[in-house]
Amino acid sequence: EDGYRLWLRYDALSAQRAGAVAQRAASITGPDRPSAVVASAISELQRGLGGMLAREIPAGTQISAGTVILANPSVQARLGIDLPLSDLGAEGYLLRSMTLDGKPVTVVAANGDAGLLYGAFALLEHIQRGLPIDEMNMRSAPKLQLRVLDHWDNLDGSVERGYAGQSIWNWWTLPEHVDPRLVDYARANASIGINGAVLNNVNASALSLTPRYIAKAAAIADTLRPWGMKVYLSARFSAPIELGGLDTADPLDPEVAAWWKAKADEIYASIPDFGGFLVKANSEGQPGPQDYHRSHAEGANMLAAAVAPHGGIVMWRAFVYSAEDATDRAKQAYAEFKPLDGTFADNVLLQVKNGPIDFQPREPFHPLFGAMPETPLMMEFQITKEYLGQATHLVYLGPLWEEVLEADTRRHGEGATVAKVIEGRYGAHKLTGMAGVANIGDDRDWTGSTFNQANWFAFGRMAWNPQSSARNIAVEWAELTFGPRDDVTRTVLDMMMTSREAVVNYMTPLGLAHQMATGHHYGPGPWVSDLGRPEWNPAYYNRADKDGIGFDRTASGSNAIAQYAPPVAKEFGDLAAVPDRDLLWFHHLAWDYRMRSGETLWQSLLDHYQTGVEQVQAMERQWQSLKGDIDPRRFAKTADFLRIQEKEAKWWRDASVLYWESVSGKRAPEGYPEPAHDLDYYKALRFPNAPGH
Ligand code: BDP
Repeated sequence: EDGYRLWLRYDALSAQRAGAVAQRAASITGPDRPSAVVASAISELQRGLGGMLAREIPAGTQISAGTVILANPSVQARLGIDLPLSDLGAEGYLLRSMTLDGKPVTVVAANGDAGLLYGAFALLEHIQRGLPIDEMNMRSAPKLQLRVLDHWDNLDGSVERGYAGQSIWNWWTLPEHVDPRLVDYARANASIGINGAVLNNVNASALSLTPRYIAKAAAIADTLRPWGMKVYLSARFSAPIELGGLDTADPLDPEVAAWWKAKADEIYASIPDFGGFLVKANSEGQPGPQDYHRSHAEGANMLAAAVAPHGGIVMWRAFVYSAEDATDRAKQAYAEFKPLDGTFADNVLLQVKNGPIDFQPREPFHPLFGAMPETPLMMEFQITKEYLGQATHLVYLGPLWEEVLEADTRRHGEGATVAKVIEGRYGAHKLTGMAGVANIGDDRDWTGSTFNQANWFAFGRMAWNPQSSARNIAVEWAELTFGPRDDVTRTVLDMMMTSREAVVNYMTPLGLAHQMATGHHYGPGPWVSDLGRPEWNPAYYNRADKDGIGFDRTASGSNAIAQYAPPVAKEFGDLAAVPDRDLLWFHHLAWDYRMRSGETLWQSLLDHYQTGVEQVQAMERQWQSLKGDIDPRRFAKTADFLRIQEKEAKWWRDASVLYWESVSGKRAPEGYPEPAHDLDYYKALRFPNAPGH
């Protein structure tokens, strides 16, 4: 067991359970002429049931006791069954145990082929988890249309912010050779409802739009299509200059628009169901419409017009911060995009990161959610743990995402959560979606660690239903990944559900953010203040000096709180109401400020760092208690990584506390863990070969 199989393990069941399952699921039938997607459903059922029942699973036209029937509307008509599918859309499914002509069967019913595929996976999951199979009656349909992984993969095989090896796209040998691994990638995505992949980094190279690379992308598209997935490309805005020989990329220039239109036509000629473009423009040095004094909407709409005739879309990122205005980076995306509400073409979505800064261990929700009712906002989460301990730290991201999705924007009355905003409940627009920056590489276990697989899994689940429970997802994942054993699941669940708070505690407690060291974002660097732009520096975010710590975003400071709906702004701005977890995000406070608990802020900070370390130590003990219950290879790797995490949690605590002591003149009380080194030691650490940057 090396982790390659992810949550699709299909190990043989006990004889008793296999006997029971075989009564309901031992052969397969479906539409007369199965499409490629239905053929995938059948092959996955054969693989999964075959593994679990340890026998060949026939697929044909016969219905006998124990047949799984993949029933689209015409199969249903043929068999005279009439299950209610009207609210399932094209991708939803229904699982039902039935008796047909006296034979017990299992029906997977859907309107469309993708629904049959997702239903087949749901059935396999159900069986793997040891759940009763005799009286199945489940239905599920995705709440978001675009459920997309963003790969920050470069054409040279490296992955920006990737901590699981090199890119899985074998660009060099494509299109002639498609790595069989890509089929397993597609299967894994289909199993959790992911239906799209952006193949290349948002910091895009124009090369990906050349004929040579379009052919490679087409080969990938051909491989993913039978699993219900579309491909998308990140588009470099200046490509008309770099590839087309034009002297401008001005979106209002007719030649530029014509170049993109021809480029889109060329792509669609090779990839008829090409999804569209993702664009990072005028952000961190990327070219964009503002280079020509045009707005983001003018840029997005020009590209949207190029793909619209083919049914394509544009995902335009809101991750911008301008060189001129560095007063508060947290305000910039809202300032830039809010005025553009209602000006985007119908086939554009604005892709907004979960928080106003950048994928931190904790941020309040992005103020754009709920503030642009005329524009479809697509959530962007980061699955790869750039700022959360990268490959090694065990951090389950479900609770982070859930916290954001549950946040009440208060924009359309009470209960207008971020989840409902991205579900499109408050606007007339039609597109909905969620993107996750992938954590996938060519490591044997795909994501660099077993527990990182849980984040890929959870992303799929949250994209399917943004109101899912992080805890339930963790249970599902743990049962599939380690086998359905209550004792193991309980322990693993406990570890997962504390892990996110642990990382916040030892890295950036009480609303601190962006304290990671330069460039690689690996390890603490709260002292760093010499980088080219103010908002690249941790010191810019912590604002720590002898009087206090924290970023004043109230009316007396940057007034970023004014970007939220009034009741939310009031809560964040009021010291009596703001949650402790966001305290220093919104307020600059004296070290001796009294917390609601009665402790001083200083003492509370110290406690949080130490609690984080203790939480990691507890996870280590919990994991050790599973020795013998988990296969040796996955057990050992996780145990090793937890040791790294413990060491690094202490490093975070010690370096941070020493630095705060040096600016505040305060001292940690007697009995607080002694740092292993002095501050200069931590400041001098360098990691020139850290992965992923
Ligand atoms: C930051 C990453 C950088 C990305 C950027 C983005 O450090 O590598 O290019 O986000 O989202 O977090 O564009």
